[in-house]
Amino acid sequence: MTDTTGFEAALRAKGASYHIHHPFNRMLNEGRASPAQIRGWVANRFYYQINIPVKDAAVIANCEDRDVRREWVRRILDHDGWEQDSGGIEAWVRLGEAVGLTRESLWSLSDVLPGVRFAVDAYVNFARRQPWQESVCASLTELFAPQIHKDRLASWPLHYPWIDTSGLDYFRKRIPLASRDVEHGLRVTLAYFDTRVLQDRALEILQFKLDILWAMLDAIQLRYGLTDE
Ligand code: AHQ
Repeated sequence: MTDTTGFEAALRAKGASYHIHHPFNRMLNEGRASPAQIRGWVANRFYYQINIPVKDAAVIANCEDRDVRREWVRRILDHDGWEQDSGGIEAWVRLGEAVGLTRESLWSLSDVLPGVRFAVDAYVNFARRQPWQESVCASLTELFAPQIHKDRLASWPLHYPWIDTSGLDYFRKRIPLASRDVEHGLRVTLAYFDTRVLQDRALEILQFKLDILWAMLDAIQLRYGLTDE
């Protein structure tokens, strides 16, 4: 049994390569993005958002542990909606409309770039193919997500007054949900990856998912450009 504290610290240290540090994300949150760059980001990230519940359903399909499934199923409902809650995908459509896109153009996926599609599909296929515990570990990039949502909520209304702030509801709702998901994901990951070999594998998995998020922004930056500091 190797040291859990050291393992958790190593997972958290991976935050150094989180896409919060990507030049395109820094441009977005520092107020340097044009409406076209923001629309391109929203339209491409929509493909990621609609695939999260597909990914999570793959995790559940692979998972024989009822207790884990009972918690994990909430993630699907968070995005697809449940009873009165229209869910995160609908909130992202409203973000799209707030930045000047249409519901139809978002769902047409016509703006989704090859590099974004390949990165997102790699994540969904990883969840279909790998043991469910590995997918739980991959979701831990959300360790770093509350900060990126807080950055957007703090900076976008200031820098992009043309975006109706109700369009930012997705980010507002995601902060407590990400924290809830990470509490569960970290608990499962720290318990399952309990040897040095397994912990090295967990760090490799987390880097794979960090690279997925980074590669998405690389493709978006190549297509929509980068407005310098
Ligand atoms: O909105 C995001 C979300 O619902 C999820 C689920 C989670 C996963 O299962 O991999 N990851 C994730 C992320 C969301 N938003 C991203 C952002 O930058 O807005 C961050 C992303 C993540 O950190 O993995």
